[in-house]
Amino acid sequence: MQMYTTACPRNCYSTCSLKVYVEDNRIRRIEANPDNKAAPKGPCLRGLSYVERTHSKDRILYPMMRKKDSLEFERISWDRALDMIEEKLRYFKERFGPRCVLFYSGSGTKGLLNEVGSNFWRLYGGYTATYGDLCWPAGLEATRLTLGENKHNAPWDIENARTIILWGKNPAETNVQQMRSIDRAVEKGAKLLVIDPRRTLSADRAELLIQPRPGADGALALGIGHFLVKHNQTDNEFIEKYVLGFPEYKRLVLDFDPGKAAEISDVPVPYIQRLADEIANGKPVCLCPGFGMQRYTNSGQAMRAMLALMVITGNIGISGGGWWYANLQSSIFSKVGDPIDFYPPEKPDGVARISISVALLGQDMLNQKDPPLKMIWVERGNPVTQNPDTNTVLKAFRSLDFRVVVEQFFTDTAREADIVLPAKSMFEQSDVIGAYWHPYIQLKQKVIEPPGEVKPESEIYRLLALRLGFPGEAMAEKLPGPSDREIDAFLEKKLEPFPGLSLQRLREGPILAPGMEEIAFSNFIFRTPSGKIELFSEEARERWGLDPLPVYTEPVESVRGASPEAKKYPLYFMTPNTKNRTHSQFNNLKLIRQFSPKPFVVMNPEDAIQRGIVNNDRVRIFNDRGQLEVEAQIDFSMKKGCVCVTNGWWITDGGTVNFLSLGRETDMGHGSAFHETLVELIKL
Ligand SMILES: Nc1nc2c(c(=O)[nH]1)N[C@H]1C(S)=C(S)[C@@H](COP(=O)(O)OP(=O)(O)OC[C@H]3O[C@@H](n4cnc5c(=O)[nH]c(N)nc54)[C@H](O)[C@@H]3O)O[C@H]1N2
Ligand SMILES: Nc1nc2c(c(=O)[nH]1)N[C@H]1C(S)=C(S)[C@@H](COP(=O)(O)OP(=O)(O)OC[C@H]3O[C@@H](n4cnc5c(=O)[nH]c(N)nc54)[C@H](O)[C@@H]3O)O[C@H]1N2
Ligand SMILES: [Mo]
Repeated sequence: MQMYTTACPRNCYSTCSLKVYVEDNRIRRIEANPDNKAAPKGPCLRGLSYVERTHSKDRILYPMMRKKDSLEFERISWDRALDMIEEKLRYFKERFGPRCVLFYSGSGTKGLLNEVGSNFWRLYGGYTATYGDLCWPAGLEATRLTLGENKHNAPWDIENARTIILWGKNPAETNVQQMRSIDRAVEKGAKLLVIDPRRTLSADRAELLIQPRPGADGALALGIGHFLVKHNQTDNEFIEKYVLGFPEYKRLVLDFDPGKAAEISDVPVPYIQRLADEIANGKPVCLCPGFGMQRYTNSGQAMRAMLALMVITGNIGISGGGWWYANLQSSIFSKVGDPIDFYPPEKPDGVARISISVALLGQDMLNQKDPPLKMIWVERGNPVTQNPDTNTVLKAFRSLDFRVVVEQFFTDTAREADIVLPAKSMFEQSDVIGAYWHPYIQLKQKVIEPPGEVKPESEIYRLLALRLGFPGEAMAEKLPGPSDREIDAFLEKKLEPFPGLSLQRLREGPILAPGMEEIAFSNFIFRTPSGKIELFSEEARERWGLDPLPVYTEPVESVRGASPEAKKYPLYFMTPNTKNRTHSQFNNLKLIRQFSPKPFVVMNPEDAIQRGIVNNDRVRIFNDRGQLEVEAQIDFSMKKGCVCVTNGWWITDGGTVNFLSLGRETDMGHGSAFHETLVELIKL
């Protein structure tokens, strides 16, 4: 057996390094690669399941075409598939202009070669593109406005913390590698505090679990700020030197009565006081906010209010402390991950019309005029289950003339296609990847030849470009040729500006990103307009029309809010990520099915009794947008008034959670406010 080092390119904090063993063009075994100091014990069950996933009999290995007026697909040749796509592309461009084509890509795999997609569509003469993101932009923007950049200390530095706060983050499921270093910190005496409406697996070793009402973290943070300021538990020397807007912030929190904070957040005053004391007396404090909690219409401001707590106590730029949101120190190749990428184009770039918000995908697709959309090309994404408001997304898909989906499996999105093209797996083309938690650059190596007639996207685009007669010169630069040598040359060119990086070196294992800071902001340089940490941000007003201070506003869809849903639907519908899937991926595998065979809803006993529901009853969860029917699991871990189905179930498993969510943008960054979803639940 031959052993190779490679790395997992899924959208996941841990981005593990792997050793894979290959024999007869098959993945035989997968092991951890301890050279990655952040993830030395990887991989998780998902990583181990690649042995099955890569060679699964359910993988799509050939181009497939939907049979006329049928839900079934038949195998066709590459020539036939490309002929049909070429014909449509020529016709649509001539008849309606190139912008009637929407290019949609999700977060299925990381890598520098992903740019080939938009390169192709630019050379096509234009296209319609999306802006915003499903995942994390409100938090990225909140951090950028305050600190100037998105970075944090190296993952292993958490062991130096005295206090660790997991605020709406559940690393025991979504960042298992971090849980190991948190465990070590706890063994050394650090306190672990968790703030989450659910008692998650991450709360197992916590000293304190606070269960706020969803969407109310901003009020909780202002309440904590109130006590810190009132009791003079702030680091005044740090504030003097590095902070802009403290006097204004001080007025804001002193006016924010803790009783009001308690009433809004549903966290009693003594606990708010306790959190303030833990922060004041537990320095260095490491605050890890998750991505889940910033998917509300008020959460950019909530994140700013939370980050302010680390700022006023001088927990920035020190070992064992800080604001650990996203560590983009490995984003060295382009501005990928820079929040600027998420802005919509008041300034269109001339080629792409960037007019479709990812959060509003269905609505915006249906509303586009001049030209209306005729075609969609989807790759690396599963928008039918993963974007908000599935019913509208389905309607938008079905209103198009032609749909191409590049996929490994027959997902709910692939089922909507006219042509499905088979997608590569991570082992079938080399690429260079970064991460958003640890600061390593890694090579995801090609270790087997693609099975069946699978072709990587870069090769598919190249074949189409040749048919469409794109200019040779532009192609040479933008669309690499199909051979391994040409792919390597494309990647080497990207590595050129960095003397320490080469494919040769990366083949041996992960490399720390050039210039990476083990302790972020330890030079106290902040790339904000004022050069200081901005608690008062003019940019927040200018760019997003928000208050320059992190004020609290009630989310639009909330039981305390004014929206019509508030009256009809009393339960918060929570849809967090879960350990054995990456969103909608992996759950179709036998290995994973053993652990999670079917969707279920977790609810608090009081909510269950009120509705006459007992364990394992089948229930319907519904609102005006859609419904789901699943089994109930009754459990005190869930805050009263909240029910939870994990994200990522397929429609073919019984239904995606996004039947119930609405397309709505977050207050900043053009994120998706999925979690602002109210429902009712009845026994069937
Ligand atoms: N195994 C696994 N790992 C993953 C992923 C995966 O799908 N599976 N996905 C990756 C990706 S793309 C992402 S974005 C991350 C997400 O991982 P996390 O950052 O951990 O985010 P979520 O799982 O969405 O939510 C985390 C917690 O926030 C809580 N929460 C929800 N609303 C609120 C609120 O209003 N206030 C508070 N305080 N808490 C709230 C939820 O109950 C949940 O436990 O994980 C990455 N890692
Ligand atoms: N209600 C609710 N909705 C959510 C979330 C939530 O917490 N709650 N989480 C949100 C978050 S954090 C995120 S990041 C998004 C994720 O949204 P997506 O990125 O759309 O979700 P995935 O399920 O990961 O789908 C990726 C698809 O890419 C395919 N794929 C993998 N590798 C390749 C490849 O090399 N080429 C091609 N062509 N395809 C490939 C996989 O088979 C998979 O079907 O979902 C969001 N949706
Ligand atoms: Mo995400």
